[in-house]
Amino acid sequence: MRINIAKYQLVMFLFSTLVLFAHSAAAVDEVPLLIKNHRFEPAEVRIPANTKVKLRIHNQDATPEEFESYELNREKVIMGNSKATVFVGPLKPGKYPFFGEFNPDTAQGVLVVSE
Ligand SMILES: [Cu+2]
Repeated sequence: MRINIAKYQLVMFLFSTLVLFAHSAAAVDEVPLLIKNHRFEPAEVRIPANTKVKLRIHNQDATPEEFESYELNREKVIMGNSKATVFVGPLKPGKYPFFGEFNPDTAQGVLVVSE
């Protein structure tokens, strides 16, 4: 009986370690961003400073778009009706403009980073 309790405790310990590990691996903030009618929604994305963030960009238009930002040093083509991921940060407070290179007249946005 004693052995069984020890086994049980060991299993529970391993399980909780696994849960903790899984949780820390998924700890990157995910921020949704839509492309719709060749515009970003929202056009202003707010994120905390000094934090790595996963921008989950969903292009709801039928045509491809390219997420581009000189300030963020990012460039990513997102096919029509598709999703793509762009990691940004950790960043200092400030404003980091981005745009859709295929529709720059309308697809304009800014990442606002604050403490
Ligand atoms: Cu480009």
